Amino acid sequence: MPQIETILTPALFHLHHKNLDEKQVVVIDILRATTTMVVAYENGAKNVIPVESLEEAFKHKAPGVILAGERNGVKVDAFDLGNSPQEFTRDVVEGKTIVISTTNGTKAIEACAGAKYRYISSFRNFTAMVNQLIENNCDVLLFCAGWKDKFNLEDTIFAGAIVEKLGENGFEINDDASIMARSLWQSAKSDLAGFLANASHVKRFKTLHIESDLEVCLKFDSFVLLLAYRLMGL
Ligand code: 3SL
Repeated sequence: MPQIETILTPALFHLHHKNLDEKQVVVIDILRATTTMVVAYENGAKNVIPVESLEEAFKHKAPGVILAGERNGVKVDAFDLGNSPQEFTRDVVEGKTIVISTTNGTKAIEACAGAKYRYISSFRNFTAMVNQLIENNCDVLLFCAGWKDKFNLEDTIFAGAIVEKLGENGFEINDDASIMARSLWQSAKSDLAGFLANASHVKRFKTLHIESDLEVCLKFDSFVLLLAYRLMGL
């Protein structure tokens, strides 16, 4: 039976690097990078290219390419868009290529470039993600992007939602991090926003006056397409 493990922060990623090319990795940055990328696709973006550094993003600058991203939650000055999913409306992104660089999310995506399958996920494409993981039928790593190598609640809760579903479908839960993530999810799921009210990034949202992004990021299954970055596919 395939096994599931949860990486609670990027600082722990090196412990899971072995046999990465046999695993499917789901990168999770609920607030907000992976949610924003999902929203871009929901609204018709042709392609979303996550890159770790701002320098790398600038190299993609070309007519018709949208540069997007943030550092510490604040839009990068010279970029077209920040990292708020609400900026990625259909009239802005439809048919466009978006190159995005964020503080934690895109870094995590690059870190697991050697995976057999590499996915980004969010509450918005939850069921499509779970179905694909079941179909692939190989070991799963749930990679929480966290905040600057620190644990965060929102990514862990989402990992727990996936653990719950995969556990119900015969996947073996192989570590305490996954068990904890599932317990957190089960405590949180009836009132996600309430559970996250004191989370560090939600507090940061208040300071940055971006609280309205929270509802967008916690919306469940608004999008049926899976977003896959396969080994060869970026
Ligand atoms: O760190 C990231 O990748 C971002 O999602 C953080 S923020 O929500 O844009 O501050």
